[in-house]
This record gives sequence, C-alpha cells and structure tokens, in this order.
Amino acid sequence: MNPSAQDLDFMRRALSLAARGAGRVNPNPLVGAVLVRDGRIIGEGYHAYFGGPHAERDALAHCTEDPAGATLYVTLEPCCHYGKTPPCTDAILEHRIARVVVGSPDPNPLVAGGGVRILREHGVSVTEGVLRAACDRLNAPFLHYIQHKTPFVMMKYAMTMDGKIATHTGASRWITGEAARGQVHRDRNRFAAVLVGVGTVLADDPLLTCRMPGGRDPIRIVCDSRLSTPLSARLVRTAGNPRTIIATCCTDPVLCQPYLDAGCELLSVPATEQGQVDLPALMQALGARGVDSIILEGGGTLNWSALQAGIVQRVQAYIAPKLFGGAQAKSPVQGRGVFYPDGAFRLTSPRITHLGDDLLLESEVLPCSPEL
Ligand code: AOF
Ligand code: ZN
Repeated sequence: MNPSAQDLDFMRRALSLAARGAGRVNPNPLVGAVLVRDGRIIGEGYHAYFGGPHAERDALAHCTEDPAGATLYVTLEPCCHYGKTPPCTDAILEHRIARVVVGSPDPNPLVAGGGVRILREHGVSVTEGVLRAACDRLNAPFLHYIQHKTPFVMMKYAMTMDGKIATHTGASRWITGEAARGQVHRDRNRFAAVLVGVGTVLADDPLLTCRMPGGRDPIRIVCDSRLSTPLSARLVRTAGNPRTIIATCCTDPVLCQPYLDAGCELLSVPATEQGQVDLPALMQALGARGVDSIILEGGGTLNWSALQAGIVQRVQAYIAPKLFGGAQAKSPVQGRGVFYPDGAFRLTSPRITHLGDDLLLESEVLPCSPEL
C-alpha cells in the first residue's frame, strides 16, 4: 500500500532532524524521530552525538504531552538490544505508542528485523519502508560499515566539461565555484576521513580540513607506500589536530620517527606485488579503528587503483562548465584503464544537483568484476 501524504510529510521531517547529527555520530547512524497525535507533532528528536540517546528516546524526552496512543515516525528501525543505551523498543512499549512508521530496516545483526518483530508482538502497528530510498541514502555509510566492517568510500573529484582535473601545467585552483566547494565542506563534516595519495600532497600541499562554520574536521589519511611525504607538508605540520594518518609499507624506524615526532600516526600496511599500499587491507585496518566513511580525493592513479581494488561505493563528479583541453592535462581516473567499453566500471542511480554554475553528478558503483 502506498504511504499516505501525512506519513510522507512526517518522515521527511524525521529525515531532516536526522541530518542534524551529521559528523557527530560516526560510526553510528543518523536517525531522526517525530511523535504525532491527531496530525500534530508532540515531540521531536534525533541522535545528536556518538554514545548519546537514540532518536526515539530523544523525541520521547522532548514530548510536550503524554505520548500514549501516538504515532512515532523514525528513519531507522528501532533497536532492541542493550548497547551504550537500553533498547528503544522498551521505551516505545513503556510509553504505549500505538503505531510506529519506519524508514530503513537496521542491518545491525543485533537488530536486523528484531525491533519491528518485538513491537508487532506487543500489539504495536508497524508500517515499514516509508521513504526508504531517502533514509537508506542518508545512512549509506552506516549501512555499508555495519555489514562489511570497512569504510564506505566516496570517490570525489572536480573536473571541466572536457574531463580535466587540472590544466596541462598542473594548475587546478579552482575548477568549481563557491557553491560546489561549500558542498565539499559539508561532506568533509559528515564523513569520518579524507584519503589522498602522496602525489596529491606533493602537487597541491592540501590541508583537507572542513571549512564549514561549526563543522568538524575529518581525519586526514595519506596513502604513501615509500614514506615520501615531505616533513614540510601542511598535513604533517598540522598533524595531531586534526589527525593525520600516513598509510605506508615502509617499516624502517629511522624513516618513521620524524613523522611520529611531528604528531602523525603511521599505519603499517602490506604492499601489493607492485609495491603499492594494499587498499583492501588498508580499508580493513581503518574499519577496525572505527573509520566508517572516507572521501577519496584521489589523484587519478589512486582513483584507478581504488576502483580496481573494488573499495569504492559512490562517485561524486563535480562538473564545471569550462574546457581546459590539453593531451597532457590530467583526468580523474588514470592508471591503465579498461580495454573495451564493455569492461567499464558501471554505476547506477545517478542524481544531479545544481550548485551555482556547476553540476554535481553522484552515482553508486555496482559491484562487478570488470574486464581487466
Ligand atoms: C544510534 N542512534 O538513534 C538509533 C540507533 O551503542 P548504541 O546503544 O548507541 O547502539 C548503536 C546501534 O543502535 C546502532 O548500530 C543501530 O543499530 C541502533 N540504532 N543507533 O546510534 C539511534 N536508533
Ligand atoms: Zn535505539
């Protein structure tokens, strides 16, 4: 049955509340909740920080009247386990909520349908899947991380309409305008980490911080197999606050020490046959350290390696209405490339956002074994 206009409206409200926790809850989900009686909102809440009350309990705490008999709209299936907080299903039953409307199911093995089942067993009416696609998209990092224990990786680049990420001289500031760069900073606030290759550090000396007002910085990660990041790089000079992690295959303590002295964290990762950082192993190591989401701000070589390694879930292409030309001007994905169009990496569910004069095209990578 199609959801009613009222159910859609209140779930939209719950979604916008959920987004307020962006950057504060990782690796937990963004969750929003709205309590409604007689078509009126009587309580609202969201999961505001890691380890804090869940959205459902926050909405109950902010309720202006007795919620008995009310409907609860929540973007994620209520939990039914003891974690850092007691089960939300207990709170829902204690407050005698009559109906619960759910956006996404929770794939957390400790929940996984159990929340909905317990509510139904106790006579609560449950409607599932309202605005599910939007709820799933908001929590794509959580939904990936809870199942795979590796970070959700979003490959991001800005290019001209002729597919160049720099001019033939290597200049790249700026390709997109203010509005597009604002979106990049909102994503840096939301994602746990930004990953670049050492080539990008050498070429651009980036800071990779979040310049959104009130935002928080992502962890900065450099993929540097031979430990050739300059000690004078801004990422090294500002290491510690925010965190800088250098993922390297170099284990020589004499070479490592100056980076440790500068406040960098070194992550020792195995090398591939070509002597590069083994990216799936790096993702495992970062996942084990609680990193649930990464913006891959590549460099064409690292982008190609990441695609080949199968670690990329989403691609964000910012497209500026400009043309650079130049056979030597770099493009976002380099490496060797596929042999035939049939061997392409395939993406699905494209979405377009207009940001000033620029476009943002986003798409999810289909898991596949391309013809390599
Ligand atoms: C949240 N916020 O609003 C909801 C969550 O360790 P805990 O107790 O914080 O539980 C985390 C799990 O609870 C999380 O993985 C998810 O499965 C479920 N729901 N989590 O952080 C919320 N509703
Ligand atoms: Zn909960």
